[in-house]
Amino acid sequence: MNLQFRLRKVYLIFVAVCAVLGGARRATAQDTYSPAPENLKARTWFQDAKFGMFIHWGVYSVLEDGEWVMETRPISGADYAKLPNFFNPTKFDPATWVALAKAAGMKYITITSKHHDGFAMFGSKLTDWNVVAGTPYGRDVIGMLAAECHRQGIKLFVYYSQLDWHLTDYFPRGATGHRAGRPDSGNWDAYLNFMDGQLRELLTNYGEIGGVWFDGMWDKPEADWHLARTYGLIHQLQPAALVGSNHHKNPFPGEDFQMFEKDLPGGHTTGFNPEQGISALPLETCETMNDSWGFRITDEHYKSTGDLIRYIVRAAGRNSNFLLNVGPMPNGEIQPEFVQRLTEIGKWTKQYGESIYGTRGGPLAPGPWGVTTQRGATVYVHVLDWNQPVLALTGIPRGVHSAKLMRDGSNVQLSKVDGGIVLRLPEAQPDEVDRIVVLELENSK
Ligand code: FHN
Repeated sequence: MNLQFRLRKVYLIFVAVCAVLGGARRATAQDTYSPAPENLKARTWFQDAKFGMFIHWGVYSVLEDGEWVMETRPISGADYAKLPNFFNPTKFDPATWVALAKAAGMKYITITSKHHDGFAMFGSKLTDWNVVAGTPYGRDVIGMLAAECHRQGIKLFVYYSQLDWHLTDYFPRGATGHRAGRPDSGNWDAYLNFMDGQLRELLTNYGEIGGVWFDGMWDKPEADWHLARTYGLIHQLQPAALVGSNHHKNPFPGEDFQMFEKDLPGGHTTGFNPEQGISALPLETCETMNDSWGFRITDEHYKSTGDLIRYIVRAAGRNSNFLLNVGPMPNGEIQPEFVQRLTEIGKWTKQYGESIYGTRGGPLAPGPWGVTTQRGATVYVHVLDWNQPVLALTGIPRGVHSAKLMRDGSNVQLSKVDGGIVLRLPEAQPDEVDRIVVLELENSK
């Protein structure tokens, strides 16, 4: 055996031992996390809720070029530090935002409390790099929105970026943030303490928080993020708060829901991680209305209302929530193109929301024709892509005793065949985004 071969063998054994030990450590931590009863209840609520509003808003909005502008342009930390001086959203009215979300049929809001630029959109006592101390606006955006959410009875989740392009202590650096002009030294533990401190503020000062939506761990996937400590802190402060992380991996111990970005569960078009599987946790997929998360003035690549509704439906059919993004403008208003789409979605959810809210995906696997959702003995067949007059469905668990078209309650002709049913579909209406056939199943014996 030559030396190179022997070294390689030693290395592979080392990797294998690490993997076993790592796996064992994970398994132990997984075993020790048992979600509190209120957390389990919140998970059920979350799965029933189905539809939420994602909000990307920060000082980057001023430059009207998305939330990554510091990195993409690039802008040094010293120059970026001038940006908060221009953040004065005099038209920000949290009541209007919340009312818009509710009118669209959204049941919760997830807002960026801190994005990768590290700027806190809340009055953090741990740094002046925050909206209260650092902007002429001087008001606590998260606090204002939280108060309004509580008033209007909608849950508020906070997005928190673990990745930070501002703090020196975010060191060693990860894949991004190298052009901010920070010294090549820093104290990682101090950074993690700071992060936990800000999370403590968020979960202490703003009443009930639905959950924490982490992002950015992918920047340093190999680092020790002290997840058990951070997740434990959140659950200790608010046991019902749901923890999720957009690390593009399979869920880690202590997480309460699993998220997907710009892909339905099981889809891998974005290439974030082809190996990411679908866990048994509640699921959520997030998407933009054009191509941008943070406000980008030149982005006119809007999805149609119909496509957005079909996204909600396809997500629900895969047992997943849908979190639809808006990037408010620097003046605090949500742009008219988004308002229009949300209002139109609201008309649909008002009429057909019953086929989504409180349902679970299935019982049939999604097919080329569409998806199914179910609640008790009721199955909603969402015909999204089917030009044929008949649709054969196999695998319905019990006999079907009626089939009706949801839009007008008329009977849909149903034939029972060996192993399934055949529906004779009424023609789609020109503006119909989802032909829904409601099946009532026979009672289970
Ligand atoms: O880098 C972010 C991006 O700005 C945005 O916040 C999205 C939302 O899912 N997540 C990250 C990329 O994975």
